[in-house]
This record gives sequence, C-alpha cells and structure tokens, in this order.
Amino acid sequence: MITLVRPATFQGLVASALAIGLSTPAVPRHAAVEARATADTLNDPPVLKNVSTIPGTDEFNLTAEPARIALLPGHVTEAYTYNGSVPGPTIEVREGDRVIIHFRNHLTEPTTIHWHGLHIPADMDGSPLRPVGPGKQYDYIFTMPRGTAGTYWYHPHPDVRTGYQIAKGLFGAFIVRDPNDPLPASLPEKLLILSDNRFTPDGSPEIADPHSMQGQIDQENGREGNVLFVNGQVMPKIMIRSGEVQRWRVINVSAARIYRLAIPGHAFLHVGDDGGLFERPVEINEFLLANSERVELLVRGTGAPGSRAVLQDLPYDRYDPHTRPADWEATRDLLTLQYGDGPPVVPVQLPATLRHIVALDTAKVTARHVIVLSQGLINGRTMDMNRVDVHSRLGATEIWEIQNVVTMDHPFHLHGFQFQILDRDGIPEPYRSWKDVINVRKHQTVRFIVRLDDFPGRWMFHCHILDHEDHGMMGILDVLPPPTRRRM
Ligand SMILES: [Cu+2]
Repeated sequence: MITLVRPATFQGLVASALAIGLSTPAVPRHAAVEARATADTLNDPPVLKNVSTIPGTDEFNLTAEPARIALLPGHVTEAYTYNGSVPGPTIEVREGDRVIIHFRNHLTEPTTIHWHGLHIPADMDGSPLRPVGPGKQYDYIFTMPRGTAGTYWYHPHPDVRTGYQIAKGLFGAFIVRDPNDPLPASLPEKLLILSDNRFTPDGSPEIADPHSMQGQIDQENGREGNVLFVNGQVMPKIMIRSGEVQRWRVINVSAARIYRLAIPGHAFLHVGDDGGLFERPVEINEFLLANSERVELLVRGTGAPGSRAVLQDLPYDRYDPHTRPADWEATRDLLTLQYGDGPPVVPVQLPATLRHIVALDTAKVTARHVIVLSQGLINGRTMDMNRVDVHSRLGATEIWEIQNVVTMDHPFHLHGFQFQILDRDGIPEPYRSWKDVINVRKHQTVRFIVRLDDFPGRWMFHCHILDHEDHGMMGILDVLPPPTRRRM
C-alpha cells in the first residue's frame, strides 16, 4: 500500500472518512436508479497514426481544416478541426523520441500550433512570431527531452485569434510517455479534455461582437460557455469497478473557465502536474484546474457495486466583483462515474515514490524579474511583437515574481520552460512539481524559479485567459546565447 505524505496545507482537504487502503467502499450501496450500460460512453479522441517506420522516430500528419461536424450534439455546423475531429487527435510519443509533425493549414486565415508545455526549440514552439499562412505548411521537428513524460496539449497561437480558433474547435492532447513509468501499466487510463462553449441557435459557436455588452463582458471575464464538455461530449459516463484504481489525465482547454473539480464521496490521489509526475502522491478531495493546466489523478473506486457518482465543477470565484456572472455559484455536472454490478476487485499495489525531482537551487539565481499583472496589461503594457520585455541569458537561473494587482485571477503561462513554484504570498509551496502555468489569484504574488538551460530565442509569456491574451496581455522573453556565440 501507498504511504502518503500530506503537506500541511492539504490537511484540511483530506477526507477523514476515506481509508487509504482502497478496500472499503465508502459510498453506501443504493438501488440503481437508471438502466446501466456496461461500457464507457466517454470516447477517447482518435490517436494520431505514427507513419514512421524508424524506431525512436514519431512522424505525424496534422491538418487544420474546416469541417461540418456537431460541436453541440444534434447541430451540424462548420467548425475548425485538426484532421476532421474535435478534439483533435491525441498525439502520443515517448521520452527521447524524435518527433516530426507535418502541419498543413487548410484554413482561410493564418494559424500556428503551439505545443503547450513542451521544452523544444523556439522556432518549433508555434508562437505568434511564426504564423503559418492559409494554404501553407510547416514541419515541427523536435526531440522529447528525458524526464518530461506527462500530459500536454496543442492549440493554435496566432496573434489576436487564439481564442476564436480554439472556440471553433482547434485543440488536442499531447501525451509524452516514460518507458519506465512508475505507475502500474495495468491501471485503466482515461483522458478528460475539459472545454466549454456557447452557441447560436444553429449550433455555431456564439462569439460576441467586441463592441456589444456581451463582448465587453467576455473581454473582461474571458469567454465562458454554458455547455460543458468532456472530450467534446456532454455528460459522458466512465465505468469503474468497486476497488478499481484508474489513472486520469485531465486538461483544461477552456478559454476562461477555471474548474474546481470534485467527485463527492471520493478522494483523489493527485500524482502529477503540468510537467509530469510528482515525487509522491498527494491525497485531495478537490482541486482547481486553471486554464491550460493539466493534472494526473488516481481515481479509486471506493463506491459500492451498482452505485454512481458525478464529477462536478464546484463554484469558484475568480471574477472581478463588477462582472461576476449571476450564476457563478452554480455547481455543474461534467461526467458520471458508474459502478458496475460486479463484486469488488482487489486494489492494485501502488508505489510510494514516483520519481525524484531535483530542486532548482535558489543560491544559483543569476537574475530576478518582477511581472505585474493588471487588467489587460503586463507591466503596464500590451503586447508588441517587436518589443522584448524580459532579457535573459542562456544558462541563467532566474526567479520570476508574478504580482497580480487586480481583483480577478490571471493564470500565467511561460512558453518553453518548466518552472518550480517557490511560494504563494510568501507561503512555501508544499511540494515540488514542474509547472508551465500558474493561476495567480486576485491580489496574490507567486514566485517561481526557472532555469533557461537551453533553447535560445524569443518566447511568449502571457495570461492564459484567451481573451486577455488576444487583447495583448502578453510579453516576450528573449533568451540570448552566451556572448562568445552572440549573433552579430
Ligand atoms: Cu488574464
């Protein structure tokens, strides 16, 4: 059985009623109230075919193209898709692999693909600096560094149009696997891509005129939808056996909605973050998943055979009081967890330690930067594609202090480099993990440490509320090579 280390700040969240031992159903058995199928209705996106025959090389074809499909069930509309599907196909690679993605843009507007969270060269990052025009193509080629196994995602990142293109359907999962993954391979694995959208009566994404009242609210709050999806489906179902342990990878691709996720009656083992597994599992009852964040969870079937539970989005106040939606306190159902009728299974043995994460050394810090987030601005300015906001040197170890000085949350994302959070409002982070986005709450200050150990070039940092990003809440980090190799 697993030995849990519970950081102090999580003590209040840990469900005392639930044994760690997995063997005692904590949810009382009650009569099944609905006809039960025996299979998941949650569909995985298709896995993108690797067309390479060379060992250690993963080669893919990916096309952004319009297609007539139903984003809203029952309403076929013209959406933007990757290879005809929403979500786009899941890309699966292994650490150490060479990855080649032949991308074609069959849209009528420029786009890019940003490989969110991947540590790869700047010209492969799909930033707004390298748009791919309509009818054009671009080969994204990179090598997956060792130690980066985890859950990532890909999406367009053209200047000012990111929110629009994602709302039209462009997003997909990118999973990096570790050939020596410490978790048992026998764990059933589920991918949950969380999105929301809202629609016109014909089922097209409703995108407000920026000059309208709704458009201004979207610009302030970020565009939220009233229909919540898991892998493009409304309220799908996952089957679980009593006693079973499942491994879930959860990605928030919503433009602005921050999810506060829980399955009432169940605790989770939180085993991973943006950049892969933790050192040890952490038991939690609920968690926040801000825009573009990912988690890996172990969901334990502590319910009784035949019972059901629901994955819910609980109320969370990320809003400015002046534009907070009237229904912000609503609890929203996302997915049914349905227990099969079979007898409980014997829980699988889980490792107590998942991996070692070396702490970046604050004694080696060579530079510090203060980033001030206000409404729509970073350090008082909006994005300028020709301006460098932060100058750094290759090999630097830096502390970034992100100050949110306004009354709404801003999730802050740095391209290209995973970082370690040091503290939030001076409170040390309870455990180490690799992150590429951090939700900086209202009037909160977060510090993280990052090592810019390779990949010189220009990198974006920005708020990941897409409306904020598109309206200029973004800046550029320039990582210069060492002086001896400086470009003339
Ligand atoms: Cu923001």
